[in-house]
Amino acid sequence: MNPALQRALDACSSEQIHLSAAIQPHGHLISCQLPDWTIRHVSANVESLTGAPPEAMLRHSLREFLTDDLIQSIAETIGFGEPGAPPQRAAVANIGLLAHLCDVSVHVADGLVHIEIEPQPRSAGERSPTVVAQTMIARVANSANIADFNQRVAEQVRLLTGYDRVMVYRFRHDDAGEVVAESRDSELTSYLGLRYPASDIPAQARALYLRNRIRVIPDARYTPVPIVPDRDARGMPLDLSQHALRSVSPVHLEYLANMGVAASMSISIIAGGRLWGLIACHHRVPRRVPPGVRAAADLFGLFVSMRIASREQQHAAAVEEEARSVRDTLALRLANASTPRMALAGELDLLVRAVDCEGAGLLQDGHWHSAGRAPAETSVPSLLAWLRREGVGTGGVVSTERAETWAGSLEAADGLAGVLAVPLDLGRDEWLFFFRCEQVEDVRWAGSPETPFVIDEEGDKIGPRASFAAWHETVRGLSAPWCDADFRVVERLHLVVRERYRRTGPQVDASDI
Ligand code: BLA
Repeated sequence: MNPALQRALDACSSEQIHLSAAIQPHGHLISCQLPDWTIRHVSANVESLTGAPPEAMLRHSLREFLTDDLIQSIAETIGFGEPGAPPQRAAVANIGLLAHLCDVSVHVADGLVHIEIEPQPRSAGERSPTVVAQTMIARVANSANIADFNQRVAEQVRLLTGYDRVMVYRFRHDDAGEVVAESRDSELTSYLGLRYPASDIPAQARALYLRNRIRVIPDARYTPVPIVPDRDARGMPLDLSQHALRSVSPVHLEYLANMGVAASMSISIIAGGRLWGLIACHHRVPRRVPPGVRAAADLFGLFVSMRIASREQQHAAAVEEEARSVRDTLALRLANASTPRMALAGELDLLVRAVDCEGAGLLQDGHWHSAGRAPAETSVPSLLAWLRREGVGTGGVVSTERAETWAGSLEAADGLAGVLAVPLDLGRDEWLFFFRCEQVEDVRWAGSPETPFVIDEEGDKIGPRASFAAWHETVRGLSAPWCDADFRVVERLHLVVRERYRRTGPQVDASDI
């Protein structure tokens, strides 16, 4: 990548989005210290809530501004939460000067109790978030497959929230992402199937969204409200990681404006400790979503996460089961062979079953054996040259997804692309190979991936791209990437084979591994 782009990307992912020192204007923040509820920080707009300007509140007790009942509910709510956990709804109450009811959410972080108060957009008729989430779960629970599930998820969230467009956005192995399901107003053009570069949602944002499950921007053209004072006693801005009202990155607000989006919400989908994706919602005009609806969306998001995680676990368990059965069979057959080393060539078909691949090859005593889709013997010198370039010698598995890496050209790879090479005897150049076919991919990017953002002339201010027009790219010469599960399967097979491959030495049982 060119150095200016790389610098811009680094700048993008180093913005400290949790230290924005401001909130969005649709609510108010009061941060207090226990045991006396001494007010340490407020948002600059607090006067419209309590009638007192920030200076008149700071260092005073919260008891002077909120009723005892409300403080009691806040105290009880903190009792349920762990420090650093997301805000919980404490109460719905009339507060101070405001004529309408307010939603009060509370969490504890960095030794302070953070109270976020949002005047409710609607006052009556709200259904319990748990009941709403239950209904939504019932409507997606019996989906036929993952595509159907994702589609129903998008539809249910749109029904709940009324956004113009709701998408299920899935991250790929390279942190780019794709819209895998969408429910939208019929006037909008579809984003289904579009791919977005990793830099659209930089690493620190992805890390934050693992901890903070739901984010709402009711009006993307808002003016941030500063927090007073902007630093704490240690001279640090407040950590707003879990604040529902956190003022978000200005680059992202520009991005939304460029997309024609005036309001948004996103919910994290987390599977196996990894940010699997987001449920992303857009609206063309500003839109408030009441905290009760957000609570239902959050619960539903937790269900979606758990369902996706359990599907992934089931898949991993099935792969592991197949691999284990192949290992057991292989161990038995090699143990019964008069020369296990020589018997391996006859077991390549079995090995192909254990690994997610299209073919296997074995280079042994200078001879090439293969099963399934594998290159011809004439490719062996270029395979070995690739392994030398990789600097083998540690005895570990070597892999690539890219045909040109080992074959020199697409033509020479003859429809194959991915290779995973397992050293059997480095001294004698003996290797076991697994091959994957090329997957020709027709990628539709939302805007050109070569200019994922714009940089000003000095190269120090970076902004989102202005055009999201679909940009086609045909990706050639790549297989599906080898993932951690593939490496685990192959490394365990390697252990079984390696022990029997040695001419002498102890034998291990597959069941020991
Ligand atoms: C955040 N970018 C985001 C978020 C989304 C996207 C969903 C999370 C916002 C939230 O949860 O509120 C991007 N939105 C998308 C994508 C789709 C969508 C891909 O609807 C697809 C349909 N963004 C840039 C560039 C930078 C950048 C160049 O384009 C960096 C210079 C930054 N994006 C950026 C930052 C955030 C972000 C910093 C975090 C915003 C925050 O939470 O403060």
